[in-house]
Amino acid sequence: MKIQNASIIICSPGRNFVTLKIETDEGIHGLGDATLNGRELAVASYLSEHLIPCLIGRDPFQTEDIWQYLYRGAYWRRGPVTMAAIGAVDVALWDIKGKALNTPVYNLLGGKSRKGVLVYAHAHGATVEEAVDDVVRHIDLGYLAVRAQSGILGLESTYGVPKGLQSYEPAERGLPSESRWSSELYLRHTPKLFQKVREAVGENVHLLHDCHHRLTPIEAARLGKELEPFHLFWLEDPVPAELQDGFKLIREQTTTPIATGEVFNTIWDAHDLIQQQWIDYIRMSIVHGGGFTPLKKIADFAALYHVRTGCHGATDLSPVTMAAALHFGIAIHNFGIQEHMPHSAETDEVFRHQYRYEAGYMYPGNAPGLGVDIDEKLASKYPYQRAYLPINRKLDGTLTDW
Ligand code: KDG
Ligand code: MG
Repeated sequence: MKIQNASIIICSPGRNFVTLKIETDEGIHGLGDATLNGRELAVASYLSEHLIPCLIGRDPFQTEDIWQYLYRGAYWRRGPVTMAAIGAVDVALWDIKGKALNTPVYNLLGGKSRKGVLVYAHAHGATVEEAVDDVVRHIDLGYLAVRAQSGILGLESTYGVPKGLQSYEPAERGLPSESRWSSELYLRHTPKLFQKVREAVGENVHLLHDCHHRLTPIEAARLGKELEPFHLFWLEDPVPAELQDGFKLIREQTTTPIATGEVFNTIWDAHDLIQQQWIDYIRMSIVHGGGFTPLKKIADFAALYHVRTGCHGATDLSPVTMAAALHFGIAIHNFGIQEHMPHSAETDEVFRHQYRYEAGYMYPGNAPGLGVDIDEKLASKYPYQRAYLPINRKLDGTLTDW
């Protein structure tokens, strides 16, 4: 079998997605997600200008060699644009491999290690009371794990909380909006939020929280300590993670489990975090981490250090990545949890998929390959629209991490 053609489909059914479709001379095609929120066209151009020409004529079964060819062969390695493009190619090739062998991708990754993939939902509210109600609503929907975020008194908006009544979607059309931030207000507020949530839901549900890279290590250590009585499943992205040993200080001060990695692209972003056991969950996504080929190796490396996976699964990762994460999560031994932020109805119509949610778990389905396809005609009705994530400033105007 040979790769005969590869094309890129850019569409915006509610939000932007970049999808790679690789076709073979045997009539089998595979899909890969190449979406990088706010930088979509850079990945599309990396694929069309630099990767696709090198793929034509190759054997799609050679996933390891093709991955090395694209990663090492470029000389210029790593970075989100490069790795999302390589990730899209790798995932599309595994999809083709599964279809050609008439088996779901999870069987190529080791087979099923569990009955389903434990997922966590997103709950939020403008106030603590609204956030508590939303956690309870998700538990009523059967979720066994819920992430809680709430608005903070004194701040107009914050990460994870929608501005109006629509579902939460951080990327906004047009140029980047600006939000204001105060770590002081956040640190005072968040333990009170979890006190109320725990009081309302009891101990039998997993609670999670995303700091979204906004604290310093000593601030994060304080938050981790103050959240200990509420037994979080994890505290996510407490600090910006360029400095891996920033996590050492947090780890030495608190038993609240730590998750990070949604913005990582290779093992070299997480090597020390894992080997030093400074984190409990590694959150790299299949797409931004460069595909199944490296993610499987990273998971196996993490397993040696008691680190489990918790792949990023926000709505800016397309249903192709969601399917990939579910095949991966059901197969690998050191799976921890999977993020589940449901896509809009328009997105689900464009990307028809076999995966489904039931009673706190998701299931990848048994279709050969990934079990996702794209309706290209429908996709063409939703043209790309420039959109950006917000930027964030402290109350005095200093630019800070969003
Ligand atoms: O594109 C950015 C989002 O994917 C990110 O803000 C979502 O932090 C996130 C999460 O945990 O889902
Ligand atoms: Mg996050």
